[in-house]
Amino acid sequence: MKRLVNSPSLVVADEVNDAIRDGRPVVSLETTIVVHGLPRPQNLEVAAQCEAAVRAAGAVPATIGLLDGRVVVGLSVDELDRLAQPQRASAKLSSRDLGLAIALGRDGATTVAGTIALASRVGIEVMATGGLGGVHRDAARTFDESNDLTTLSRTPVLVVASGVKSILDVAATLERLDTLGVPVLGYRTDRFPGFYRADSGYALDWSVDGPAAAAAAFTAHRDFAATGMLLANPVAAEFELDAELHDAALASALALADASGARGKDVTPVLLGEFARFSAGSSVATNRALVVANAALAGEVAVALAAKRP
Ligand code: PSU
Ligand code: MN
Repeated sequence: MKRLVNSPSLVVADEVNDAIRDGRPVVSLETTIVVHGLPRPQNLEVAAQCEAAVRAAGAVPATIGLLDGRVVVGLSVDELDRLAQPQRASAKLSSRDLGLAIALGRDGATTVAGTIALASRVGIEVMATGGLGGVHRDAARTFDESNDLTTLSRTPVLVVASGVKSILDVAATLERLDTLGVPVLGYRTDRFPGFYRADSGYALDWSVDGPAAAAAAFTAHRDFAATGMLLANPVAAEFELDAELHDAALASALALADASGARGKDVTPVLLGEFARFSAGSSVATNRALVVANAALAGEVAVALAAKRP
């Protein structure tokens, strides 16, 4: 597929476009975490911190979203502010929603799935987020499994995340990643991270100890497979949510999600919102620390990938 640059349905910011064209490092960032995952006003602060972390690593940030039915790769501060205005009621866009939101002229924030689908279309190979979506705890009954998994299985992008959210069925998610052929690489750990906690309780088969090794692993993976890859970066110990508080908040969030009758794409925002309320903002501080750290690491890996390019 030819790389998309500019068209009536898509615009790539000049800085991002120049970097991609010249083979310089670029990191894509999602907007669902900003619009539906974190409370105001921290959400816009976190977005700015993520961009700054990518830049500090020597890469160009490309925050992705849809405004008035046009994909913007490299949203400006003003554009992101507009997208996050509550009165705009921006949609949550997974990969299947992109064409429809374009055709219908909608505003929308992209999930991991929506973001990597667009990133790979414009030639960006690295993405950072907080936690990848996965298999929900009641999936055997509801069939609720994030499209992040299937999209990652057919999109050759490296996603840096702190594992999957503890609101999910972690074991089932790891099994699905195996089935789908998506490798999971621990960053300086042999434990699968648990988002708010550094260790989900599950072991990993593979780990690396630096950005260059992570870049080498992704490069070698792509020689043999068309799937993406998950680089699992645990939250730093000083930002972990207290274990007891975590378990109590989780129980409350799961109960509320059940009682509220939330379905489909509303489930994850309801769970994250209750975590924030129950923990009086502690979960937001943890989420913030981990996503900014993931953006920084993604920048370092993107730099290492660019250095390997001929
Ligand atoms: N990471 C966070 N907060 C979030 C998300 C990730 O720290 O809100 C978002 C991502 O956009 C991810 C989405 O793709 O949650 C998963 O939603 P769902 O379970 O509906 O697929
Ligand atoms: Mn879902």
